[in-house]
Amino acid sequence: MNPYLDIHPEVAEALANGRPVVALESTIISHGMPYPQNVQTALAVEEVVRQTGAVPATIAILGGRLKAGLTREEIEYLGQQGQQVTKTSRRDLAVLVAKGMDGATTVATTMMIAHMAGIRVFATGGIGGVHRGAETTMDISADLQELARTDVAVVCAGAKAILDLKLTLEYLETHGVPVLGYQTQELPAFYTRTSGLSVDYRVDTPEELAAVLKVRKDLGLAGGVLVTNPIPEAWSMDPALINAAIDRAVAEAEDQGITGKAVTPFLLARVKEITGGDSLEANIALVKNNAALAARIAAAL
Ligand code: PSU
Ligand code: MN
Repeated sequence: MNPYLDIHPEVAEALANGRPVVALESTIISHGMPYPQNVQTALAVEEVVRQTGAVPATIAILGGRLKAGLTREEIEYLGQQGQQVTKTSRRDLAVLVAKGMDGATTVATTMMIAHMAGIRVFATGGIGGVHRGAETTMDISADLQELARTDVAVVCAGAKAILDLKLTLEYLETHGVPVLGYQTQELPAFYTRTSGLSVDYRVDTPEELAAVLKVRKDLGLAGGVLVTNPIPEAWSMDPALINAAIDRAVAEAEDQGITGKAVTPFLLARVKEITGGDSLEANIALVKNNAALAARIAAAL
């Protein structure tokens, strides 16, 4: 038993009975979207997981407890707190627990806690990656190292072009993380279905993905798998428009000397402001789409 971990009873029961469970992150709630859309989205995404026949486990740290599965009230609390909650990556986790603090979990820490709880599939929007200019800033998200070491499948809509997508793929290759395109050979770029870059393999069904995860588990391979699921056609944005907004946000971050863990939340917020409501709508649609696919993969396992 892990003395630091609280598994929500519904999640514990599903895991004990071999029923599908999907992990969901909480930094997307606190730092990824504004209130109240963040809370509405988090609850709607849980509902999508349920409707697809799996149990959702939104992950966070509350009062120093690692939580796998939150109540409605806890999700509401994180959403209201917003950026006041500590954005928690691998380096922060033990400190927050020891201090009895609250923490919103990134992709990295959501993977860690999901793994501790025995959850094998996790859905989010976009992952962190290698930032543009990383050859001088060395800004590479801890999400990528976590994918290299922790055995959880992460379903995302690719990565935002706030990152250097080409370097992100290189990094994942070096660290042995397979990037699997769901029904596509092209790496999706979050708001758009295209990036001009190729994923490692195309997979067409949840069963195919489950088969890959089974072999990795049977062989005891360390590390996760990245499943990239393109944004639904109806929601995909004009690449010229979104890329102009991203270029502007990246330039502003540099001018203002934004560094460290503040970079990603700054860029996410600026892109949203520059594009108006459209990018938020697209964001919500793609997270739901990923949650449904993750639930189907969990069921296929
Ligand atoms: N990218 C997005 N939306 C997000 C994030 C990234 O499109 O909400 C969040 C995730 O929680 C991710 C984190 O794990 O930002 C990465 O932060 P950093 O780049 O500081 O590692
Ligand atoms: Mn960073």
